[in-house]
Amino acid sequence: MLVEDQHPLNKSIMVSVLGVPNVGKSSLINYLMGMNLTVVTTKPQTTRNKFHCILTVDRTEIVLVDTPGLHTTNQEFNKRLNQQATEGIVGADVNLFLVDLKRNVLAQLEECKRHFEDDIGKSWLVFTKTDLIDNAEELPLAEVFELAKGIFPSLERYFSLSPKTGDNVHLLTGAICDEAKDGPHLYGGEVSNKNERFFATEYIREQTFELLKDEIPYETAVVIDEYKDFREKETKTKLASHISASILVNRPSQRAIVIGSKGSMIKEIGTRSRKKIEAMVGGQVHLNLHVKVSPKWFKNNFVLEELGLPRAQTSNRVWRAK
Ligand SMILES: Nc1nc2c(ncn2[C@@H]2O[C@H](COP(=O)(O)OP(=O)(O)O)[C@@H](O)[C@H]2O)c(=O)[nH]1
Ligand SMILES: [Mg+2]
Repeated sequence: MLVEDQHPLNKSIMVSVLGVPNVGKSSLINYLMGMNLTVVTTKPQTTRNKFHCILTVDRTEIVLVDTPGLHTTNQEFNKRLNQQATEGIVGADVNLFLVDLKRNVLAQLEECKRHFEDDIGKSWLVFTKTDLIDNAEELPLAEVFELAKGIFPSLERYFSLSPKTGDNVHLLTGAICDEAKDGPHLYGGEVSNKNERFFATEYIREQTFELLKDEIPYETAVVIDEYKDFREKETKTKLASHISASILVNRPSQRAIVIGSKGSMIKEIGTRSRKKIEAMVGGQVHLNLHVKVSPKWFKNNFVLEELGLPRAQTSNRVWRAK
């Protein structure tokens, strides 16, 4: 939509969603979006790329930036995840720092603090998972908030809510809308700046996190080999898309586990992720999955680039001219 064609009272705001792993960043975004767009699992560090999710409330466009959890690490792969997270504040009008009430709140903020310069701009503190606390309203949150300001002086206010049940989320939405400035919408009704191809890999990866144990999901990545979209084309079949994707694993023994006995595991991963992809594209999907051994893919610059994780400022590895 052309800027001059937009309603003169349009407003917009960009909000980054930050925090250590597993505090409910992706859950909050899904709750606000009213759909399971970004992947949520019980395991920490499921989100690997930052991306925009777009929600429109009346005339206000809210761009939410989902980010990987911030954590201390020396590994190249994790450094790139942290870079994705810290870049989430670039251009954001408000940064939300989510902290899980079931864990040490100040320790979580200290962990976040390591990754940012002092002046990070307007920031709000969001206490999450209130549903897991009896009498959450009796917690001395105002006092904790004062201590939190000692860590991030730019914190302006706080909220306490449950991304899972939605309790009090409306207070946050209201505050975000109040903060929005007059200006054109950037995305005309789109739900994300990432395409369906990206979400297809996310939904396959989500099932590896759901179904596989121990270190395996963390040592797994998904790349698309072929993505054909038939929806705009005249075809005789009802098929909406044909997708071939590879699940990369680190070691041959993991390949056997991902395939499962007589292919049962890969079949289950395929069936479950296909259903989610079908719901997204609104039609039948043909999904072909392969499992490939790619030793140490998480140290391989080419694979990391393919996964949308460019070099971080702190990267140990550099591209060398031949
Ligand atoms: N009980 C409860 N669980 C939550 C809440 N928010 C998130 N979770 C769970 O915490 C886990 C991590 O959530 P996720 O959104 O993936 O966290 P992220 O790593 O910060 O993006 C998942 O199992 C969620 O279902 C909440 O408000 N209440
Ligand atoms: Mg997440």
